[in-house]
Amino acid sequence: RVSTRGPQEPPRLPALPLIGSLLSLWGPHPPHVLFKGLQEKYGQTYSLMMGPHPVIIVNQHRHAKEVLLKKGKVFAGRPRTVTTDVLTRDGKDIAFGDYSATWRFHRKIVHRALCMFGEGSTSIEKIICAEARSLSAVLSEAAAAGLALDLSPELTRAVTNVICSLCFNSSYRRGDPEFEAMLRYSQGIVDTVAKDSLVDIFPWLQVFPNADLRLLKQCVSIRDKLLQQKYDEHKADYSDHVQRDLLDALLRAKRSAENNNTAEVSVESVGLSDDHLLMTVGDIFGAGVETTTTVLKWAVIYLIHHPQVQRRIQEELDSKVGAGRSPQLSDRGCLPYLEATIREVLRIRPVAPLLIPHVALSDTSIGDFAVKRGTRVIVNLWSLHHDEAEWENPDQFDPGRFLNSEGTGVVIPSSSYLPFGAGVRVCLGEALAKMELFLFLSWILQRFTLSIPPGHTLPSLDGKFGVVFQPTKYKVNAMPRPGWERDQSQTC
Ligand code: HEM
Ligand code: PLO
Repeated sequence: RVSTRGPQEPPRLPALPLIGSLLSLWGPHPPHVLFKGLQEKYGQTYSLMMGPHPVIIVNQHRHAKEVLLKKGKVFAGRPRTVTTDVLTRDGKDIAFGDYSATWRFHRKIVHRALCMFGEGSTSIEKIICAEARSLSAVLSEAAAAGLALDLSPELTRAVTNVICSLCFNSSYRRGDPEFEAMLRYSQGIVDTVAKDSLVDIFPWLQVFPNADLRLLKQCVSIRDKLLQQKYDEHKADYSDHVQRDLLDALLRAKRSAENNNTAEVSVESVGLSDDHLLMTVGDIFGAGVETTTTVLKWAVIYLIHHPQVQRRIQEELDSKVGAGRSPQLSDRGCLPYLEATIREVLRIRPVAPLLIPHVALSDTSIGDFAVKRGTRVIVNLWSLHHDEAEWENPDQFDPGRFLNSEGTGVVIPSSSYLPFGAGVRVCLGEALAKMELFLFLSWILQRFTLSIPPGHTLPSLDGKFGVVFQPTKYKVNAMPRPGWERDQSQTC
């Protein structure tokens, strides 16, 4: 029989009134693993109710690319949620803000400012290398004292200082109380924000645990004071003639809009209010810190689990860079095994396994399925990166899968690989993150061999699901490599 009903909606999980499909989602697995598993029963693309909201889960790369690239603009919306509204003053930022002219304008300013930092005397490369040098010095100190180290605060400080230079033209010293406060509030935000878009969406009941919401509000208020202080300082010594950082770039756009201010076009209406500027810079700062640090922590865990991978990277560094100088960005092309390892870490432990939820801005379709305007769409990157049809032994860590057959260059062996998303909402920091990952890892591995301290067990590969997928705490020994026993970072 020929159907006259037009495109069908995707298969739907059973849903009860009010609580939606929540009951089928209860269990020991994090959402990305659960959503991958549900494919067996419902197919690769299915829908479910989260509280009152219909949500489509996409688990395969063709549908993912249709959502992100082919129909990127149609699916460029973001849902409003209680927690992201607290973080972003009702969506006045880039990542959680809905698609709008203001959003497009802010993305453009940030994109331009980040591109501009590629050049000039304070180029990103110089900033990152300065941080890599001071990170190496801390590892040397710990090694000399025979101490096992929790690398997390050290990696975070290095990465924070890079983004701090770009956003605010400032940096933190070790033990700086403002930095310690930042570590605490940022973890508090990561632990609580955006959870409500996944598990319990009952804004009218506020079922989202109140303790979490309280913690989030506290952390956001500390963050906002810090952002406000940087903003006030920048405003006080702003000049049209010098652009020191991203905040200056945003202020310049605001000044220029103010000068052209007419009755119809106000600074508010083009989205250059103080709130918008603060939220945009808060996004870049937050994303700049939490994502890259998380990848570095996963990379170290996998290197400890796979000492042969670590050794091969070091051999590559020894033969292509040597011990007489430090690695630089121009070495990237001749260190394919390190590049392949970074790609494999981003595959096996994606920072954002469900991206950020997208929303259909009009009635549309995914494949043969009809999608109604307002439907939330979750692209399950975890499924894409662990698809057995696309990757051999997807749960196995194997950088070799990203090498060409001669081992002389890197490849992307499957289209089912999107660590930074794609299209209209693609990550704004992809280029910056890749530079940081390459430079920090190459500097560390040139100088040190990482291993578990005696008596410790191997760090867990499980991770904790959240707005970023973070590993749990662990300690490492950083043993200086021959020739790097004393801190030679000053000489290179
Ligand atoms: C968005 C990955 C580093 C800024 C995203 C998204 C992913 C992602 C998957 C969501 C795309 C979507 O929703 O479709 C990563 C990874 C990183 C990283 C794997 C590190 C290895 C950074 C850095 C910055 C940054 C360093 C800041 C400079 C952003 C922003 C968005 C975003 C602003 C929101 C874009 C939008 O909604 O329009 N990133 N990111 N990211 N990222 Fe990154
Ligand atoms: C991280 C904690 C900060 O205090 C606030 C913040 C801002 C932007 C968020 C980021 C957090 C987590 C990672 C996010 C980023 C925007 C884009 C990025 C969600 C919550 C990713 C990976 O999509």
